[in-house]
Amino acid sequence: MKKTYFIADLHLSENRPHLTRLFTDFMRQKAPQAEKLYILGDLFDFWIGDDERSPLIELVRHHIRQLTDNGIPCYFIHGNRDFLLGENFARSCGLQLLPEYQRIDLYGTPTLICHGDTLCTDDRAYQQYRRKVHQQWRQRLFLCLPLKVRLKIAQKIRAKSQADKKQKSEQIMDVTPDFVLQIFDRFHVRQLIHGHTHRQNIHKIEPHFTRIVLGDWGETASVLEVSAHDLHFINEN
Ligand code: LP5
Ligand code: MN
Repeated sequence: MKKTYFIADLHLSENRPHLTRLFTDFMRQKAPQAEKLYILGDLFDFWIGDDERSPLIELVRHHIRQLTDNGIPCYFIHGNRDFLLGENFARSCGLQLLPEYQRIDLYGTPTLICHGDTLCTDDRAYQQYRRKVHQQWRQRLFLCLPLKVRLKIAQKIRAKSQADKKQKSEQIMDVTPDFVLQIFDRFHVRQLIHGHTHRQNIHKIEPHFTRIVLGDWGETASVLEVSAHDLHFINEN
């Protein structure tokens, strides 16, 4: 039976080899059974430019390349950690970059997909920061800096973000319900799939909307498997 997989928030890094193992297992065993794979952001813990080289990046590139070479399209929406992942990396492994909101036909159900950070509109400090780092001139300038300097800046932002998050309530860091309703309306869909908040769940929103939240990867993977008849999570370790 045809199926489509959705994953997000793997936060792959050299420091967490267990996650890399979960990812490579998934790419070897599960992903080849799919007709499409959607990666909805934060595949990497952070991304500071397509010119960075590391064994982890090469491994990920290799696994995506294998999939796309076998005729399985692989799509990517940027997360808040890897919004700088660019066309060079994408081209090198056949990954197709999508805009921040993408409407797809999921076995007859119009569905909107996104990373999820843009849905957390009550997190004003984050949204303000996001607008800044998404400015093209800032990104161009950042990408001109030596890799070592970029790494230092990324670590500074991570540290500041971690400190700030301690002061934020769980509610502020979740999606804003009213905004989600506006999004259903704006894109004429009744189904939304996103990651970012890490709270794997399928929310039925009255009267007829569904919001599916992908989980982050940790002890186990979090994979959403969708076919024409079924939709469920797989959490393998
Ligand atoms: O990532 P997560 O889930 O822990 O937290 C997010 C929000 N934080 C972020 C920041 C990322 O973690 C760090 C990404 C590194 C990117 C590297 C490339 C940098 C390129 C720059 C190009 C111009 O996204 C967090 C949310 C949380 O999700 C829940 O939604 O709350 O947001 C914050 O915590 C943001 C803070 O509130 C504001 C941060 C201001 C940072 C200012 C940096 C100052 C240092 C500059 C040094 C030169
Ligand atoms: Mn995220």
